[in-house]
Amino acid sequence: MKKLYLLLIFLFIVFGLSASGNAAPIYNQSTGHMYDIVFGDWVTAENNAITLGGHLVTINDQAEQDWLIDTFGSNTFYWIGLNDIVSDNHYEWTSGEPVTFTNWEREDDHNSDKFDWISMNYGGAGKWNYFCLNCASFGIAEWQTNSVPEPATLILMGAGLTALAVWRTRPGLKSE
Ligand SMILES: [Ca+2]
Ligand SMILES: [Ca+2]
Repeated sequence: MKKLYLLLIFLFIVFGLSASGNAAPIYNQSTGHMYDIVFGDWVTAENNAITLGGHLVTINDQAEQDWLIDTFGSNTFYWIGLNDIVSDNHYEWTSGEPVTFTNWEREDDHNSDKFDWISMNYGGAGKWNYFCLNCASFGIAEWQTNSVPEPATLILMGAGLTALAVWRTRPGLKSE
């Protein structure tokens, strides 16, 4: 069993490195999510983020916004998951999470009917603005980390299954 898990972890690492991300993914302890840079126009970047198991980043609060600036810098325009593709001026995250925080460069001037795709770092560190589809070539992907169980979880699961098996094979006891 241990060898199998080691193999799975090895395959995950190899696959992860060969996927559409830039370098080693970065873990955010506050959100418990992984992040990495993805390439392309907004649609391509979102598809690359999906390949990594997530979406373009959903910025849920100021703390996550600050972490993104600290981690990825404020000198590059990065696609985020926000868009109003479905309905003009009705902004949604590609992750499906509700819009709980906004960081527009200008509150009165983001209602463009021209562009549906939002990037950050335009007009100030982390600030959001709408861009034409190929006006930026980088995005930030965010995804959940629970696809590979932690070793401690595996040990607990193994112990639990062993205990269950022992209990079920005890003579004279109904298994239900
Ligand atoms: Ca998030
Ligand atoms: Ca629009």
